[in-house]
Amino acid sequence: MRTQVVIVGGGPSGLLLGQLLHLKGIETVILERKTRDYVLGRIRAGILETGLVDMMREAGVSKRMDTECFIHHGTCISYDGEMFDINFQKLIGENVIVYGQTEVTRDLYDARDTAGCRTVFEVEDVEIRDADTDNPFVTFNVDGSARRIDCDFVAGCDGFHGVSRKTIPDTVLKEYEKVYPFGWLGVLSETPPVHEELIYANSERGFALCSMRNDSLSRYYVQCGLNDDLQEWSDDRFWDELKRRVPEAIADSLVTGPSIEKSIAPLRSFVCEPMRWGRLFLCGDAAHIVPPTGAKGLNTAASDVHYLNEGLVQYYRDGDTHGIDTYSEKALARIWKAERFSWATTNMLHRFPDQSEFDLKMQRAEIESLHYNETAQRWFAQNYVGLPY
Ligand code: FAS
Ligand code: PHB
Repeated sequence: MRTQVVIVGGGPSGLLLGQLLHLKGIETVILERKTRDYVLGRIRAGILETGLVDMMREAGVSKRMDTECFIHHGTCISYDGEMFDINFQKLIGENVIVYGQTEVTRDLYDARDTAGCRTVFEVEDVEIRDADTDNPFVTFNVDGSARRIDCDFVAGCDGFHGVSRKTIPDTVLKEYEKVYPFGWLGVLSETPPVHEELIYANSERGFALCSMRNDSLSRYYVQCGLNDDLQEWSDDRFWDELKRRVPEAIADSLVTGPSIEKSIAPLRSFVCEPMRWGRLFLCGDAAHIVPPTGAKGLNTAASDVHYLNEGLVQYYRDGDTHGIDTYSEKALARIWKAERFSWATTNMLHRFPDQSEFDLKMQRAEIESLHYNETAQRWFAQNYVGLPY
């Protein structure tokens, strides 16, 4: 079998790239390790930057998003019982939208079905071969039989635990990593959001986040121990803890209910360089991870897809390799700025086990600067809504 671009991974990165390439007449095959339902069952990001919203429209998959999403003009930060708003619209004339990653993925799968593009689910033992030659190919097993796809390029969109990054030789790849000494315990509940905007809370008991998916579906997080056992977190314990980390007025108006999803995610900052090796290009979580504090994970995957799509379209249209030759450099320039914002907001809002009294004073001074300094707020707003591609 042969195709133009093999995409390893059927998450948002792979699907968005596949859809954009299809619209330019470039053929792809997506290889996905799990079932479609499993992929759609993952509860992850909730905030879309303008850049990703524009790409969803460019990909022709924005109809449901434009109907169902929330437009958020700002976000709230609370500390020591106080709460203030950072108004993106007033500060920089921009917004973000709230639309779950699950819905983004669903819309992209539906579009791929309509386009009749090939996706192979439940693949095993994917191997990317000869990526450093002009004739790469991918081997894998499915339904008990061995398969091979020859191609022009491979897009590694298979997430942090995928095979693509591991295909790049250690002599070529450099990795940067910071693992945080805590995780996020997330709950999805069929309850109305507690506030019209998100609330990022710094409290002496740790970080909390009040988010949402729609008028009757809320998403909440509390910072938890790295080794916490999910079984030890009953719904009641979660709600009690959340109420103790947000301002009293918010706690009093919180509508609780049974969790329909509950999971603990570890937090890390991670980047690998380069994001290209021969005819293999890494995209999204396959190349970088951020702590979700800055809502950058899905959104940096989107900017990677933007650059890679541009480069591949240029190659197939004009035979010009400038776009693919500069992909890694361009993608990394934006990724590192998102990594910094995610690292900085994580340090500002979480409690660290080894924090000294001085560290706590620094943390409070940073939050107060953000509370009262318009320049600091503008810088936060520019990073949160997304730096230009
Ligand atoms: P993904 O990991 O989403 O997709 C990769 C796909 O490749 C998966 O479907 C996987 O099954 C498949 N795959 C893996 N190995 C394979 C192989 N060998 N062969 C074939 N297929 C393979 N971001 C935010 O902005 N906000 C959040 O709140 C947030 N919460 C998160 C919670 C968790 C638990 C995790 C893990 C991530 C979270 N993220 C969040 C980040 C997340 O949204 C990612 O940035 C986003 O899923 C990136 O999309 P992809 O790059 O497509 O990677
Ligand atoms: C979410 O709604 O899941 C969400 C929102 C903002 C974040 C992280 C997660 O920073």
